[in-house]
Amino acid sequence: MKKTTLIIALGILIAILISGCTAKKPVLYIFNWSDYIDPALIKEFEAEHDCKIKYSTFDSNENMLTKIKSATQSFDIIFPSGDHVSILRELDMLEELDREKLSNFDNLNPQLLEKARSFDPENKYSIPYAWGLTGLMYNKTFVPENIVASGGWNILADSFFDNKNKITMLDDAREVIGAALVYSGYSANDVSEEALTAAHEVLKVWDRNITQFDSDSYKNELQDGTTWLAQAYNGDALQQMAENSDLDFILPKEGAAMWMDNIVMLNSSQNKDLAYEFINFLLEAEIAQRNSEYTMYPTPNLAAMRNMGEAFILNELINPSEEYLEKCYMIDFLGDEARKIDSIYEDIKMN
Ligand code: N2P
Repeated sequence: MKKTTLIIALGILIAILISGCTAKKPVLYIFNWSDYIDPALIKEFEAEHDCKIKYSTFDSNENMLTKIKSATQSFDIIFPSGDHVSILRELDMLEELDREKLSNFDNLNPQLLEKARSFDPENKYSIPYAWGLTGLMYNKTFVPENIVASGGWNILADSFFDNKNKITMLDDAREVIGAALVYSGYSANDVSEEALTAAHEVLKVWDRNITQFDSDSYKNELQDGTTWLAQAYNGDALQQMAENSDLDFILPKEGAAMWMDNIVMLNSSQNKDLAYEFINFLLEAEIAQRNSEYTMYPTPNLAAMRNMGEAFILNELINPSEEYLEKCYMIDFLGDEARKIDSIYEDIKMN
């Protein structure tokens, strides 16, 4: 080879190498609840697929919806609760999932897929991700045992808290009204006038000592004493309790709201192949198990649950008895009827 040819060939080779190194990695945009995935899994997926995950979090379905409706940048995968799967579907924002591309779909628990059909009739648009219950979390340093001894939702009305400004509830109309409905002996989905009037009256009393409706900051505030008692998701509470033995959590004796959160792909996704890879990755039994042990929420992945350790399976706050679950109500899609719940929530927040 002539010297000039050799130099040109070398030049081309170097150019190829440089462009190869700097070539943009594919990016997957994910929008999930806070504290709802093991961060190590994100890293693992990025390494396995030579891609970048841009991961953002939300703390309520309402905020998620506002963001994805208004966002200039779109997300590939989001994690809405069941009622919001129906809402997103009605807005025609969801990709119909191709089962052929989800080889790990069969790991899912058929009973939970059946439950999911209440918001996604043919399990076509969503994959169950995690489920849980909402109860009360408190700091034992500030709240004496006798105050929580009743074990019911009405701890929120205990005069012990009067004028202390130490209680928070979730920033979620369905959760807040749902708790008052369940306490009053109704389903969390009951929108009859009788049920909603009863719940409204209960909430007016609880509201005397509620300082804020917030779904995230209670986790830190319960640790430093800014908040003493908070309506909380069970897994989030258990994550905090593992770090701080002053914290405790109860599932109220009257029952609780139950939810299932799901993986969906937006039909505007720019990277559907990678999105499928990510969903399939989360559906792997070993990955789902590690994720569930990290987040402390039970997984609808039956293959993963079968391998879960005893400490997880026997924990009644994660896996309550059938008897307790009978008193719990899955937050259902209510269509326009949900406005009745929203207006009570607004009234409570404003007054
Ligand atoms: C996770 C919140 C649980 C989701 N931090 C409630 N649907």
